[in-house]
Amino acid sequence: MKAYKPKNRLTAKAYVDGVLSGDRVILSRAITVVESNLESDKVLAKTIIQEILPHSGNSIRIGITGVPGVGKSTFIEAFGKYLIKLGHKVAILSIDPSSQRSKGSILGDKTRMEQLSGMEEAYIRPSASGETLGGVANKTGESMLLCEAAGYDVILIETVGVGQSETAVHGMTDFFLLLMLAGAGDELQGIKKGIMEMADMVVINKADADNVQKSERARVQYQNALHLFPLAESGWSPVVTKASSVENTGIERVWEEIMKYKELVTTNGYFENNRNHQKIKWLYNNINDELKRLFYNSKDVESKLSLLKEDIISSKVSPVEAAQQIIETFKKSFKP
Ligand SMILES: Nc1nc2c(ncn2[C@@H]2O[C@H](COP(=O)(O)OP(=O)(O)O)[C@@H](O)[C@H]2O)c(=O)[nH]1
Ligand SMILES: [Mg+2]
Repeated sequence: MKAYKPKNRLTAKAYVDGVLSGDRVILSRAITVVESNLESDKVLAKTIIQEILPHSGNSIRIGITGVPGVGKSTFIEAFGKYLIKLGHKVAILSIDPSSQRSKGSILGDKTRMEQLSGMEEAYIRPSASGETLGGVANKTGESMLLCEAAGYDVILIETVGVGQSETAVHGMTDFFLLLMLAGAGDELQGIKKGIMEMADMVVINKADADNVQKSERARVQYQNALHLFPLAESGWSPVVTKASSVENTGIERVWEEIMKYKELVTTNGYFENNRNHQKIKWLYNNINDELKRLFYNSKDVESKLSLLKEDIISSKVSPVEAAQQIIETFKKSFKP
């Protein structure tokens, strides 16, 4: 079978040089290669990532989550513009396994990031498409490395606050920001305790107009609730603040806290430890995903599975014994 090979690909060197020189068009094209599922692109992507790897990592990686409608995109527009004013280069990526390229959460939101998306110092890329969360997270992770190599020193990774993608984003960022609304109960906001526990900072958004007092009450409540959590490994106590993304208030404070955090975790060693830990975790996630894929794609496994399922149901064999047998079948399928 002759593999389809896209004609418009550059050489690996051209991608690497382009990315390292901060060329946004080449950066986009390199991300397209990394996101591609074509066999020929996989080889190219591997070479590009290998070459840019030593130039990655020089950034602060910030995860942003909250339920749809809480104002993430509007917040990113305000926050991104503020950071650019301070002289930063900001890349905005997202993880949303449910999104297809055509209706990626960020793409649909570009109207909310109208000014930011026109700025030279901002780079916005919608979520990669893909079937599994692991696949999408891989692509976003590698896109992040490319953005860093291209000179973006603040990486914002947005995720919709409704599932496992938070854990994926938390696993690839240095600082985790949770946006909340006043007056809506936690259940209503679909935020699980586990996500609250991951947060380094909670921002009560839409603290404007007649929402200001309610937001202040919510801030105090959440601050008290967070005090009950055990101290994080980072040594950082999460803070709760208010902001309005439309009135542009509270935005500076978010950055101030992130800088304080960075100072603390750089000094106490957590910043580097955590990044090292994340790299190793990324490795294991890939091994686990790939093993699973190999296992369930095996024809031998498939037939053994369907055979044994009946025996399990009729109590001829225990599920534990069946699992052993299926794994033996899998191992044998690799013997020459
Ligand atoms: N009053 C007010 N409205 C906001 C604020 N931030 C976002 N919104 C509005 O909330 C809606 C959802 O915002 P969006 O950024 O798309 O939320 P996302 O789904 O979390 O990305 C939009 O209509 C925004 O204009 C804010 O700080 N104050
Ligand atoms: Mg959005």
